[in-house]
Amino acid sequence: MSEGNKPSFFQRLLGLGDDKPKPEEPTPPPKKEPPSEAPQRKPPEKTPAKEEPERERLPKTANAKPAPRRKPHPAPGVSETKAKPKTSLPLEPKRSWFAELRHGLSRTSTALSDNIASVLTKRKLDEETLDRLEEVLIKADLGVAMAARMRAAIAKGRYERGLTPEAVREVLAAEIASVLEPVAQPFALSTARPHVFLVVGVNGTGKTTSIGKIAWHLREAGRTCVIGAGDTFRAAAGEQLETWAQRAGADFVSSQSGGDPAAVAFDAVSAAESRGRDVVIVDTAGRLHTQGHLMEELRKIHRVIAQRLPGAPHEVLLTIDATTGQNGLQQARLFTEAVDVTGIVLTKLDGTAKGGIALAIAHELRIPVKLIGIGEGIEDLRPFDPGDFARALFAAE
Ligand SMILES: Nc1nc2c(ncn2[C@@H]2O[C@H](COP(=O)(O)OP(=O)(O)O)[C@@H](O)[C@H]2O)c(=O)[nH]1
Ligand SMILES: [Mg+2]
Repeated sequence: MSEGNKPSFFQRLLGLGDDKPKPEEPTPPPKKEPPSEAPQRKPPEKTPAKEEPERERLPKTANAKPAPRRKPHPAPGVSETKAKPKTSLPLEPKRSWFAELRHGLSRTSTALSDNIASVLTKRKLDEETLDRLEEVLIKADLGVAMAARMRAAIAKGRYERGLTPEAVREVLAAEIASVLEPVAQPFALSTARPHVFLVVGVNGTGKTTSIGKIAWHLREAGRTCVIGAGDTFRAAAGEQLETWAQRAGADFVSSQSGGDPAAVAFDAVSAAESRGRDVVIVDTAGRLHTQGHLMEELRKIHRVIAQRLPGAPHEVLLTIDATTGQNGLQQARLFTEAVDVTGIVLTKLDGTAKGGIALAIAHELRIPVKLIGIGEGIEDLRPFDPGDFARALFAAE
């Protein structure tokens, strides 16, 4: 895959690829927001609806960096991020997107390739070989149902040029793409302004990191973000998120420890509206899908956002740690029951040989995997593309 000077993946996915860089919006001094702990307090007056500016055109290259922001004027509750020079970002030359994806998925794909090769010791595809291939797929966490489907595809495959690992991988790649395509939905922003993301998931699955990455990529694509620190539970959570916000050049709406996350979400939307930001991303505390009261809290955050901005949140992203394999599937199931999850961010695909969980989620829950995390760096987030994913997982070099 040649990459040349294409628009970034996010620009492409957001349907943007024009050549005018988005002008930096002036940063008004943050208005004083009331403290955030009152759970159901009355909405502060909405800023009069500004006329929506025409959607700005975005730069063609991923590297067109917006001008640095003005220095922040810290105010309690709502703060602007400090204008960090972008030189703090990794500057190594970029590998092509596909090479990065392959690299990120290499543990899964290497394990699969090796195991497929070791199973194919016979010239003919007999039941025993099929059984062993199915086992290999289950081990990669494709899930039992998917593995059975793959087994059937392998059994039906044509192997005119011999039963080789390459031939089997080709059959698998095609089958996987066909499973993923029907549930593939690109990561995209609605026309709503601000477009609000609510990010939910189990503790440690990568919510905060992914938010930083999303904000950074959106910023690279010329969009402005406000990040709301809805994880009011862990003391260090706010600081961690603020650091990400700074790196991503996003505004940061803080919370008080133990404060009401719904109020933070409310404030973040208000801040984005009054400053004319494009996107709001609301972090939440990690919770176990088994903790009923915390799931109820999620519903409340969702409700409060919807009251503040009808139609919002426009997307509820659930982070799933790919290294947890099939456990992630159960998490996804239960989170979906609590809130209307619209997309999955599958994180830590680089650290696992269980990348097949993406397939299990798509196949069984029919929730689109929208983004994948393939490293800890700020750039290590990619839109999910079924064809690329299947090829990276199975195709030969
Ligand atoms: N290797 C790798 N690590 C990740 C990825 N996403 C998150 N992490 C790491 O996972 C840990 C937990 O992430 P965090 O964002 O704090 O999770 P949260 O509790 O859900 O907010 C951190 O050490 C992150 O660096 C990823 O895609 N790849
Ligand atoms: Mg977090």
